[in-house]
Amino acid sequence: MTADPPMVPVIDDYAGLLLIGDPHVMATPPGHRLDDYCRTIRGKLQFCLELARDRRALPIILGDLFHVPRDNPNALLVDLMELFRPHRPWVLVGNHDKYEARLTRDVSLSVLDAAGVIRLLDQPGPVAELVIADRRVLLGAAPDWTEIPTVVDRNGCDWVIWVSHHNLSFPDYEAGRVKLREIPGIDLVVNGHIHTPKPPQQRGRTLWLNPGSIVRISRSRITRALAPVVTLWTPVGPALESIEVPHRPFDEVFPPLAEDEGESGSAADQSLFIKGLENLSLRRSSEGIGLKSFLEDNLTQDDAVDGIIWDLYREVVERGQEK
Ligand SMILES: [Mn+2]
Repeated sequence: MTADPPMVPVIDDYAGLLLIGDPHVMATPPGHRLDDYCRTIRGKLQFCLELARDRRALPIILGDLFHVPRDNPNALLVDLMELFRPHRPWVLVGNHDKYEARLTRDVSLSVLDAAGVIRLLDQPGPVAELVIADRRVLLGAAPDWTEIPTVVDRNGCDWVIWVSHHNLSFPDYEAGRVKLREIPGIDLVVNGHIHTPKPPQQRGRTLWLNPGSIVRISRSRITRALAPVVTLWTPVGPALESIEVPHRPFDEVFPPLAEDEGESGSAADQSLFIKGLENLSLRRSSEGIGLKSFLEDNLTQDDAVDGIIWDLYREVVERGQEK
């Protein structure tokens, strides 16, 4: 028995693609966020989906729709179903969407898929041939931990675009593992996963794009300087347009970032340690990340008392998360 090649459905009447980086939806604030994060991120997604509708663009989420793969409250899933249903975004599978490195029936993304409110991009390879502004566009996907192809048959398409969720070797990105290179047959690769936007890189006829996440999660000088964007691609021109996603000032969603933050203080100065703990209680993060970085800056690991504090930290924070 010979298997037929997978059918690639043809979808027409779009004017472009709206590429939306790593939303990391979560009921409680991740990282150092201090705001009503769940409301914030739903608002950002709503902005993106309405923008896509207004510009007649197909919305594509570039992976990590969720911050944690399972056990998201039902109310949050119902909110997302209502938000997504009129738009039906296409959603690439990211590393945060999977539990123990697998996309199973019990992850939240599978619930949205079963509800029919998203189109799940969970397999590597060509996904669909679209007609965008009268051009034929082949869209392909490379979900987390799958291969980006080395060559693609264009099948007569005017444009070939791949979405990925990989550690790509953009300049100044130390965790990069996948070399940027020309991929014969691919015009544009748009990557999620790397939350900091990177300048586009041209390699031969392949353009590599990393627009970054629509939400700021880590608290750093780099994040402080960022304005989250989404990217609208249209084949006319062709054009790539960065559109800023509404966001509040860094200092309203993160605890203050001190100029000397991260530098070790005097180990002997116990009163500063206590003072720091008091400050921490004022800017508590639900994941304990603020506490962890505070302890890392102030404890040495080889002191007996420090060991007890770390044991307590693990008992309180890590057992609660069970990651
Ligand atoms: Mn991510």
